Amino acid sequence: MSGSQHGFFCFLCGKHCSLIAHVQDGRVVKVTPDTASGILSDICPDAKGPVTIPATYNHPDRLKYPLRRIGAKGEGKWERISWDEALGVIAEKMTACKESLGPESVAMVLGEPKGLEFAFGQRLATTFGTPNVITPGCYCGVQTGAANLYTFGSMMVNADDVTDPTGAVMIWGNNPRHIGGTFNGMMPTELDRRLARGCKLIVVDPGKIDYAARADLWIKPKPGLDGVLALGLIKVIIEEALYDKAFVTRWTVGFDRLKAHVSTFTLGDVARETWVEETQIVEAARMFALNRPSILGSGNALEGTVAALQTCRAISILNGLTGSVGVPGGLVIKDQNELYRPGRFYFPKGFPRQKEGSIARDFILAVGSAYVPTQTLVNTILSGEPYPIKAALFFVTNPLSTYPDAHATYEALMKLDFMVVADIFHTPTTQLADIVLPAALPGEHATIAYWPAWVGHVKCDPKFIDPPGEAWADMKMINELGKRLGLGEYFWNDVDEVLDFMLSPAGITYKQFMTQRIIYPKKYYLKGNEDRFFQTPSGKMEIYSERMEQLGISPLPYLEEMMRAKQVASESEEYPLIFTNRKETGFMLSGYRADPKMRKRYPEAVVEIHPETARRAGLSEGDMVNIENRKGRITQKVKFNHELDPRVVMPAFGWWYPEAKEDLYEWRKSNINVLVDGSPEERSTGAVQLRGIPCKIYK
Ligand SMILES: Nc1nc2c(c(=O)[nH]1)N[C@H]1C(S)=C(S)[C@@H](COP(=O)(O)OP(=O)(O)OC[C@H]3O[C@@H](n4cnc5c(=O)[nH]c(N)nc54)[C@H](O)[C@@H]3O)O[C@H]1N2
Ligand SMILES: Nc1nc2c(c(=O)[nH]1)N[C@H]1C(S)=C(S)[C@@H](COP(=O)(O)OP(=O)(O)OC[C@H]3O[C@@H](n4cnc5c(=O)[nH]c(N)nc54)[C@H](O)[C@@H]3O)O[C@H]1N2
Ligand code: SF4
Ligand SMILES: [Mo]
Repeated sequence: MSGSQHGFFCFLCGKHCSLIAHVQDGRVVKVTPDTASGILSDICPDAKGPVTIPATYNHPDRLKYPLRRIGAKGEGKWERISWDEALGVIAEKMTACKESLGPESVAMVLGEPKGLEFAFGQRLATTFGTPNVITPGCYCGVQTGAANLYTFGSMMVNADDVTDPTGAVMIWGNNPRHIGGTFNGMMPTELDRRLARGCKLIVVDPGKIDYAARADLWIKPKPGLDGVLALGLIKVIIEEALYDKAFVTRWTVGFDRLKAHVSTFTLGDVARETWVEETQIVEAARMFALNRPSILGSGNALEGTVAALQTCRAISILNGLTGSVGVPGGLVIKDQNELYRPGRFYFPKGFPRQKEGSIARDFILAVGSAYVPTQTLVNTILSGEPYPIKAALFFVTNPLSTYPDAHATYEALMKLDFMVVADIFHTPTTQLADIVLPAALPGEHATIAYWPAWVGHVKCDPKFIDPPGEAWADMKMINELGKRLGLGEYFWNDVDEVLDFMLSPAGITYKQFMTQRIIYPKKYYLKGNEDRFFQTPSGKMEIYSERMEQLGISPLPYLEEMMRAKQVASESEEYPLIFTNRKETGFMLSGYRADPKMRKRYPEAVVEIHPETARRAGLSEGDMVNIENRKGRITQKVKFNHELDPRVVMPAFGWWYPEAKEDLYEWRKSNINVLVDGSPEERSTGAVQLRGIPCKIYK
């Protein structure tokens, strides 16, 4: 038998562990961690890369051919068609929409990217003329990114120094070992190295992640009100004068206004709203501020509330007050200029961002980041306001399982006149499509991975096997569609030509990149870069942001802003419990539920409940429980967790059942987004309340 080995990067979560694919006779027989190259391979305890990737490459249910729906939406009846026919139908429908209603009546809907599919999706939308590109940015990444941008002028990430000391680490609403959002590039290996040197650890999480067990302090806040807690810590740091005075004097603007604001409330107010005792708030503030440099890694839990932007602003300010920005062992800037700028790829010369025409024009930071919040798409399809959206193309996304207000999403997808979905498997969303396109995974085609962009790594994912059947890379689908739409001058003869093009700033070819495998970013400290470190108008860290004020956004993270979350997230007599969620440790979002090994480990949706809360509801472990609020009702299986606050329940996210073919994969049975509202929204980014939602439970 002929065998070969190929280095590549895990495409399941943002940590992108370095892996080796073992190929025999054209099949991947095994995937193992890469222990030899020295590139980080921080495999999660579930070993999703080694387990799920070979299972997915070889899965019999992979989509293999373009399909056209022949039954009713959701009926599951399909006929195989050729790529030529599929592209012809799609181009014809898009052109018809453009001619009758304008290009903006076609939406481009994108999920978390793995390689260049996001870039291609944006480029096609731009050149076709629609500003309506929908992404999960409204509750993923944008709030952290924008807070960093307005506070520091650019994204600040973990310095990951091997030798420099970090005195304290705070992990806040982030699960670095199992999940790996890598929002500030904090990898478990780097954390563990610091902890081994005696660095203090604070965890702020309603659930006991592995790091909570090792923490010097574990805080279990009320879900959804982290912004209030962050202001409480800031208050202690300012009023006990624990901040870095030299840094604050030389490098910040607006400190006095923040000081004045935090004097308007008491620590008792903070404790009451967040369920965190005053003594813990004080202890956390002291531990974080007195063990400098200290770094705070906040995760996705803070981005899904109606106060998300200001919560993330408070987190950025907290980081900065300790002077741990731009120093070894703290947070630094990582700049990657060896990849063609993605923004320029999205908007080729002569195509500026069309903010005014976007259905998201009221969300000023959303249009600034060129995305439409997911629920804005749903509302627009349903209402026809401000104008109709009739057709949509979906790449790498499963909205029926992941968008808030799942019933509204269902209605909207049912109402679309024309719907194209590209995926690797059938999902609840593909079942509502008119055309389904089979996608090839990294490894089945050559690509470049650069996401999450702020970590600055550019990685090579070469092709080492053929895709199943006639599956194509998303970027190829979009490239060929672009040509069909008469936009050939913005696309490539052969899509693989784009790989050399993207690497042109690095001065290497894709072939050379295959040996090099990774391009690391350049790291900047404050020292030596004083004149350009903070790319803000003042050239300093902006505690008070006039730029935000000019945009009509609160220039300081005021307590009143944080309390907007409370209006949505308050328990009541009818709904006395608060639910929140984390991502599933065994799966990526709603995907990969068809991997048999992982499904054996995690066969169904499980809700964690405190035993006392369960007892009061007459529930035993293993029972099926109804979780209900005014939006709807779902069912999950009870698991006791005595570490949870008895007022909090933690249902599983992203569940549908690929084996339940008859009933649209039981898309609503366990889907927590049935219980999530699509409004109100954070005013500038469109974030909705995903964490901290009232509910009740019963048998
Ligand atoms: N295995 C796996 N990995 C993934 C993903 C996946 O689905 N599965 N998804 C990827 C994506 S798209 C993202 S955005 C990242 C997200 O990665 P993370 O940033 O780690 O986000 P979550 O897992 O959503 O939540 C992190 C932690 O927040 C806690 N939490 C929940 N609600 C609250 C709250 O109100 N306050 C506080 N302080 N904590 C809270 C949860 O208990 C959890 O431990 O992970 C990526 N990686
Ligand atoms: N209640 C609640 N809702 C949430 C969250 C939450 O924590 N709670 N998290 C939010 C977050 S952070 C995010 S990022 C969103 C994510 O929401 P989505 O963007 O919908 O993400 P996924 O569920 O991963 O859907 C990705 C789909 O792409 C398919 N896929 C995988 N690889 C490829 C490929 O190479 N090509 C193509 N075409 N398809 C592929 C997978 O099979 C899967 O069906 O969900 C959000 N929704
Ligand atoms: S899913 Fe696991 S193996 Fe894959 S990148 Fe994430 S942590 Fe690494
Ligand atoms: Mo996300």
